[in-house]
Amino acid sequence: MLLSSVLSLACPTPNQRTIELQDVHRTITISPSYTQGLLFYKGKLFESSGIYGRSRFSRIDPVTGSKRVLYYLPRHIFAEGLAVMKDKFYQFSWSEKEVFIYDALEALERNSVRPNKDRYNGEAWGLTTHNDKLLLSDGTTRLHYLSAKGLTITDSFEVKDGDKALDDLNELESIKGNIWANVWGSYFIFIINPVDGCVIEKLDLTRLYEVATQYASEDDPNYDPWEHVLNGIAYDPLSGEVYITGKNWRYMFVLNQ
Ligand SMILES: [Ca+2]
Repeated sequence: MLLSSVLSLACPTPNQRTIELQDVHRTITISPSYTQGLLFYKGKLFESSGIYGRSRFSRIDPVTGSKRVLYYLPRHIFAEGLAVMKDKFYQFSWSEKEVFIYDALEALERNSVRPNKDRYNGEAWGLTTHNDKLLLSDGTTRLHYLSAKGLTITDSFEVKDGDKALDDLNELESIKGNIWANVWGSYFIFIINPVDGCVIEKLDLTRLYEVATQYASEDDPNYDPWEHVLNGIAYDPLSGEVYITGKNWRYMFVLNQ
């Protein structure tokens, strides 16, 4: 019994794949922002971007890359993950415990929106919707399902890359039954089976990072690599396309799945 419990904790070594520029079938030029959450909804992209005093909720045209800020969050808010559930957008904040909720159809059609507010009693990083539930990362090795009412944790699971727990899970996206995750400071996307928490595949996106951030010089005394990390995944279920970007990246890349 004990042996089987121990064995069940280890996951098989995941496959690894390098994404090259030829795997990108479209590149979209965007005005850089501190991307914290990205998703696709009814033909448009929506973005949560962070930093105190600069946090925003924006709509992006996936054809032209033009970005429209729909709401400027209060200066004391550091915005984090974004998800859509039952025609409402949920935008969480890092440690301020405030959650901003927008009507999704208004966000599609109008050029500015006003949120309702709720609370989440914990730290928040990335967010997605999986099986009609909000799924949250908080910078640990675990992902948490939240109740729609009250935004409390109803279930959690640990994510494992082979035999080790995977820390610093960040922006998320539910794609065809699996969870795609950015990990803070890593240029891999980790594809996770949410049933057992095992990483089943790792995508190396280093080449895309190099192209998207080549305007930022490492010789610049103000250059901070942590401000340019991979952190944006959005899936369009109609086209099967996956949109990839990062903090302060100049481009968004579209991959076929
Ligand atoms: Ca996402």
